[in-house]
Amino acid sequence: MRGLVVARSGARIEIWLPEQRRIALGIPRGKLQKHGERIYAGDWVDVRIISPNEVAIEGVEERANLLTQPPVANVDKMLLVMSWHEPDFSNLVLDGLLAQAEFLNLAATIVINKVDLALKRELPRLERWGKLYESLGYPVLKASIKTGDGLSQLREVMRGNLVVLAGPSGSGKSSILNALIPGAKLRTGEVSEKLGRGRHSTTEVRLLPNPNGGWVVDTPGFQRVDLPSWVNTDTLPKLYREFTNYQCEFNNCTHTVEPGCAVKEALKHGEIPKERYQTYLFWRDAIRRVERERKK
Ligand SMILES: Nc1nc2c(ncn2[C@@H]2O[C@H](COP(=O)(O)OP(=O)(O)OP(=O)(O)O)[C@@H](O)[C@H]2O)c(=O)[nH]1
Ligand SMILES: [Mg+2]
Ligand SMILES: [Zn+2]
Repeated sequence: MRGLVVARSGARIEIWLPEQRRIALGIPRGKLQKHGERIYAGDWVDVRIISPNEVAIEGVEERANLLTQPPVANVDKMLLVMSWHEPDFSNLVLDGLLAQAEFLNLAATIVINKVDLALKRELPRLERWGKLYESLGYPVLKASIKTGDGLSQLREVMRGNLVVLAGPSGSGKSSILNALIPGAKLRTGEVSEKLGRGRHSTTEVRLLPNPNGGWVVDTPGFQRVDLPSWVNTDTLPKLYREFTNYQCEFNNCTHTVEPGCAVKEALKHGEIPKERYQTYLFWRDAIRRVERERKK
């Protein structure tokens, strides 16, 4: 029988059995452990019933992908939740998250939350950011838990998929899920209250059933993006998807000082947004600093 790992917390594994429409505890067979096979939330497993509420896990199906922070397998879509204020929208942080989604080859939808906090004079800027990312092919939703804006579109985006919500601490990920998933009861809180506390103590990863079909995963927010710890300078240009449409004179062009750089040419003509090129340079510098540190 097939089962879906819906929760993983230390040694405890909960498995959804679609045929029986119930959850059982999963016990990995010895041979799995011997081969060092890891089991993650989102994994499809082959199970055999061994007691009324326990199943033995005989094998793990091949994964389509594996997100590492938090560990979730077979993700269909990332929702990158950024708030307009509290904390302020940062295209630098967003581009870091988009690079991560590209690296993992995951579809990403951008959610700009807390639009109720946008001042009237800020609306054109908000609009411009939305257009910019849509022009790169990323869907953008504007949302507010306070006014209910965008919630029905969010429902559509999530329907039938395994969706992971990621974004800075306080951007409203848990609030969005509480609004969309009856009974989710995720902890939400004031931004200021949370800053600086050791909040990553819980290691449980859980898929919440979406009443419209599919599953959702809330993730703890972060205070900063640590792109430099897992991307190297050669990979970075491939993670800015609009750059990959251009063929530079050198195959390994870094789009900085090389002659015949088609990316810089496109930048000059406004085909590539300067905002994106700026964050590219920022991340490139940050990565180079880490690489230099490592060589020492
Ligand atoms: N004004 C306004 N406040 C919101 C909105 N969405 C969430 N909030 C508030 O923002 C604060 C943080 O929301 P959370 O849902 O806890 O944010 P989170 O992204 O889950 O944060 P972490 O769990 O730390 O990553 C809470 O006080 C929410 O009430 C919104 O659309 N508008
Ligand atoms: Mg949260
Ligand atoms: Zn180039």
